[in-house]
Amino acid sequence: METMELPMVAGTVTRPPSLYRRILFVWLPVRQIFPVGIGYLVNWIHREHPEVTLEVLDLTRFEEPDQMKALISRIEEFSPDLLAYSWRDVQIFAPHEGDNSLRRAFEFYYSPNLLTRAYAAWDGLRMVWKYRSEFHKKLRFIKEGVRRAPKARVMVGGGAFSVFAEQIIRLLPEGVIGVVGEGEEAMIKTLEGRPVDDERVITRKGSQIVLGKKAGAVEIRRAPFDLAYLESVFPGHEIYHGKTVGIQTKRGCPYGCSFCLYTYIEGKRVYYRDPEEVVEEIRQYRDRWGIKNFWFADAQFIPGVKAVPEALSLLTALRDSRLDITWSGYIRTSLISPEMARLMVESGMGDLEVAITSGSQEILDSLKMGFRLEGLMEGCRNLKEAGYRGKIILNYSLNAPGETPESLACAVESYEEICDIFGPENVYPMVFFLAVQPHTSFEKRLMREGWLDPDYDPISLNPWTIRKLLYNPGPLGELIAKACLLAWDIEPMAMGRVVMREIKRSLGIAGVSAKGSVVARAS
Ligand code: B12
Ligand code: SF4
Repeated sequence: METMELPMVAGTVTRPPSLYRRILFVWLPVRQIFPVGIGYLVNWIHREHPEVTLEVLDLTRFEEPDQMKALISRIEEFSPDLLAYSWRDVQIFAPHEGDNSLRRAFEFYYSPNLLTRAYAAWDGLRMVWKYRSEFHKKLRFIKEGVRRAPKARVMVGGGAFSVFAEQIIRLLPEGVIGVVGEGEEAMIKTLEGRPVDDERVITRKGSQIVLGKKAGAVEIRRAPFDLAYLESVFPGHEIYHGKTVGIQTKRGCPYGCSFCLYTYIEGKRVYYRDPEEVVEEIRQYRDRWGIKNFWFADAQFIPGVKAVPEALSLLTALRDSRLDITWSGYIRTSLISPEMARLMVESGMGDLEVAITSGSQEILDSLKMGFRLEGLMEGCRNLKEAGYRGKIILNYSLNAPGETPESLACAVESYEEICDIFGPENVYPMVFFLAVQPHTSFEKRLMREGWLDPDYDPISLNPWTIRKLLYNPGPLGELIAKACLLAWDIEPMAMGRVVMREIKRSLGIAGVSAKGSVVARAS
């Protein structure tokens, strides 16, 4: 896949004039986060069609009761002929601080205490209601746009839309154009009235849904980014000053981890931006908005061996720029050589988020993760030797198919091995489960195995479907869930550590061999 040649779409070619003159981008309200995609789209359209007037309406900056009013009044005043909605998050289960959904689900399914279960059922219903109303609220913003600007073209894209496009487009009026994945070229073609059947455009005609297949790819190497221009069309951008901002350094990931849908969103082929362009973008944010912390919003910062030279060049450019920033991202430590580690530290890597997933190589292989645990550990040691002093956030997805008490013990052991490298105070295990996501081979496998109904609805809020989508089956499921319940009670902000301790205790592990097999178990 990585070497396949695809037609490129270059910038600055002679373009037919735009059929649309006034584009209003609407950032649908989510937990506050800078709209990275809108920033790139606005700059891209401005480069290709400077004659078009653009504006960004960020609904997150209004109190909830005022959001609809803000949308209506902006549509009336700005009179867009193209309304472009960006929908980032749907997430039915969002276990983060301030959101107890996973905890309530576990209490409801596994707590031995009837009162706790009853409370979890009540609170769970409240949350389901909240998620449901959040979802429908976003649909209402789009429908209201269609109603208030009947002559305007309406488009919708973004991360959440990309994942649930087939479900969402059915709930929107006919004529709305959805875009799955990157949106630059689909928008330019729409502006120019060119056919979009070689883009991942999704539309509905009656009950029929048509989804196009992308033929080319957006050439992002020298994608334009002018923050001063973005500011000029983005009222209220000040709310993001001094916060963390996402920067995309590349698109795509060649790996095929079975539970991951990033390759569905971004594609398997990797496209890079020039290091100088990325550094320049960071410089603009730092100088104009006082931003010091950045998240490289790539599916994977080092997507394979072929990505290593690009990653090294970017880190070198960042280090040499002396911008004094910190950065973070999703990173495979198995590809961190001593040189890469040194550059990471010198260029300001902040906390590191590593998807270790499991402590068992067999499970990693069955999930098609494409890395060796020894490599991951080696990368960690290289970082430590290079002087890395930040946090290590270790993402585990416990109870994957094939999990046994022995492999669970290996997870604990891998955590302890990383603690030995960095010091336990720096290591934060995060315990997740394999949430079933649409468009993944894990989803297909569970359908084949009869775990999931082939007609299941991925946005369903039915408790039985939710239970299936949080993949945590069998007796080990109960053991892990109980460890989680205890951990939430004892140490909600660092629950992963308690989970590891509890799993170890429940398995009765007195000691674990160097290779990870359990050497002493009480039962
Ligand atoms: C990096 C990332 C993060 C980082 C963000 C860092 C930062 N400060 O920006 C972190 C780790 C913090 C994060 C957190 C979360 N994330 Co996240 N994240 C991503 C990731 C990998 C990339 C997002 C990104 O910025 N991409 C780069 C930009 C340029 O792309 P983009 O914004 O999508 O825009 C492009 C297209 O979507 C399109 N487009 C966008 N808008 C529009 C509009 C129109 C009209 C058109 C035509 C096109 C279009 O064109 C743009 C340019 O090509 C995606 C997965 C992925 N590979 O896309 C998940 C993803 C967006 N995240 C997701 C979720 C759920 C979350 C969380 C809610 C998780 C949680 N439970 O806490 C949180 C909370 C986010 C918040 N609101 O605070 C989901 C959203 C879908 C869903 N399932 O609901 C995704 C898709 C992953 C997934 N598993 O499904 N995330
Ligand atoms: S490496 Fe990361 S982004 Fe790539 S397929 Fe695996 S989980 Fe997804």
